Amino acid sequence: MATGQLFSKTTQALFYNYKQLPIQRMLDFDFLCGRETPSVAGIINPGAEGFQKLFFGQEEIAIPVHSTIEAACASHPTADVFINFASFRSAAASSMSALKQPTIKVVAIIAEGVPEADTKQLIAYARSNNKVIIGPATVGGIQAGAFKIGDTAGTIDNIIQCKLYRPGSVGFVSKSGGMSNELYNTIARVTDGIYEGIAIGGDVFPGSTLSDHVLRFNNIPQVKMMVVLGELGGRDEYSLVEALKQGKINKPVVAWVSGTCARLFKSEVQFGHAGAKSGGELESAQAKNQALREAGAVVPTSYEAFENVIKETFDKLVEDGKITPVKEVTPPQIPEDLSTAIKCGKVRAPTHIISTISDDRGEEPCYAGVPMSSIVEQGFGVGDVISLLWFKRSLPRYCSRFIEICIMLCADHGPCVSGAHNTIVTARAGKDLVSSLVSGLLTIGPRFGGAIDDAARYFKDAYDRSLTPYEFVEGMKKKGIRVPGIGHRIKRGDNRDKRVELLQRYARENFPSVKYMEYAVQVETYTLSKASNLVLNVDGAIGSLFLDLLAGSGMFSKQEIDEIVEIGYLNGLFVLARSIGLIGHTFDQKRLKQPLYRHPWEDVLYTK
Ligand code: Q5B
Repeated sequence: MATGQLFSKTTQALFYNYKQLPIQRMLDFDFLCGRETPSVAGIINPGAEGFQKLFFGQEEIAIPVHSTIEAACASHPTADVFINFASFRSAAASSMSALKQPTIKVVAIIAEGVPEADTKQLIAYARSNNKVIIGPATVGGIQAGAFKIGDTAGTIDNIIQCKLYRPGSVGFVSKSGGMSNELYNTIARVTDGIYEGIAIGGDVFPGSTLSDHVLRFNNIPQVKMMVVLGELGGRDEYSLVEALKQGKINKPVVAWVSGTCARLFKSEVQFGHAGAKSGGELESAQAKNQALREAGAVVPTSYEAFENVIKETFDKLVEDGKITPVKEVTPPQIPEDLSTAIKCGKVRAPTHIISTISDDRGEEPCYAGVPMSSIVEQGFGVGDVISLLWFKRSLPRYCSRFIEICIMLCADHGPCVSGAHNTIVTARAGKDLVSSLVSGLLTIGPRFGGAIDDAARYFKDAYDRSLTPYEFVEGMKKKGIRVPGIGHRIKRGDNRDKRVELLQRYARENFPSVKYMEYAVQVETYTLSKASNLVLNVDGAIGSLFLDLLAGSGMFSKQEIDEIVEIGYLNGLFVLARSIGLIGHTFDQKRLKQPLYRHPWEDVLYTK
């Protein structure tokens, strides 16, 4: 591997599998470093395409999302790093696809648990094609002030504390991602900071090794010294020992192999990483520390002394004039996310929506304060749910039962009524359920099904003003308004609407008062004397009876009743009910495989 820099301030990556937080952290790091272009050029989210909105400093940017690695590489030919956040199940296959792309030079594999046989294949392919793998089982790496992989170095606060927003003089490589955070901090305290840091990952077969990166750092002029944190298990550190012995490294190397405590255990110990296993003597931390020391690395006597030897090595380089410590710069401030600031009580923001009928934030959703479990346990019906969501209160059972009867009776009225006809025509035109349903629903209005609210308004006004049916109907006639709730296309005085009779019977038996309905019946008696089709229809029956429900239940103030009538709640009953039938008609047509509807010529009067 060797050669030099993997990253620069213009390096761009493709990010595999959409993960909002690590991508946003990369972009925040970019902003902190004063990068002009975002370090994530594109996201690959298998099966999805489009754009993902993220912040680049204060601005929102749209990062393209591609469904395949090939498409992403073709769209972003200058992006040469592939950051793979696939699970251990698919990491190997996607990493191999990425390695095969001519534009990709570095592949970082984050997943833990990638099968070793797969990793070996990836390594073999990468080596023979001059590509670099970082990981698997890694947090990634960072070039201070230039480019960062995923979650490397943690939060922005930590990155600022570790001065990773600008380059220092130390090349750092470790096996552990977690410990690399610790060392970024240590190195920032006792030197002028990190130039580049890599966590190679804790697997038995890392894609690139400690010595691969140390040799590479040796070729980077800005790196003046190297810090290495190995761990017990495996033999990786010995290739570094060999390189030191062969004089391939001419910059100071400060190293520590952790896991010296393994000897305190009586049996073999497996630490956090797959590769961190106390095997034979040669793989022990003690043996590796000794070998590194003998090969010329600066190795402390304990981890506690690590910081001190890093400091001494750095100070010596400064003293010898080999390092001119970098000038401190103040990084720009990253705007805080609104959600975080609100959580900490730092800012307040006005809400854009106010809602009073339901709440889904708790353990279980509530309708008007009633938890769903109570709704089920107490045997609520759909009428009770409507009471809660429309009227924001539990109505007496006779009221919610009335609502349910309205819904059952208005659910359908055959295929010939306006709504069903439209739905049938739409379904036969091959449209989907929702389109077929809404085309039927859209016919509901002042003539068809949507006269309940107006019926309630006019009957209430007339009754409350003590108008006689004659005065009311003739008054409406003078104004040129048809009495809502009166009249039907097929029902007549001698062929009454059964639904109206059923509603009236229920109300007479259950409501404390049916004064509005009786008034509507008197109006009907008058209109029937004018024409036999001017019956009290289902809209008129529901409109007048709902006035009785509101006034007689004792659950609503006068003001609330006026508001319900004024806003117009009651057409909702017909809309809700008829949706049941319209959905049925849609399924019926689909089931019957009915062809496109065309109205017959002979049923149209063609005239000039
Ligand atoms: N005339 C319903 O009319 C209909 C009059 C009236 C005074 C009236 C009509 C009307 C008010 C709206 C209403 C709900 C359009 C109906 C429903 C659901 C449904 C449907 C289903 C289901 C029917 C003949 C003569 C004319 C008119 C006069 C009519 N209505 N006068 N007040 N209300 N009603 N809608 O039969 O002198 O000859 O000019 O608008 O309540 O939609 O099953 O089909 O469940 O699906 O077409 O039940 O009544 O009568 O227009 O030929 O009029 O009667 O002025 O007088 P028709 P038209 P004139 S329930």
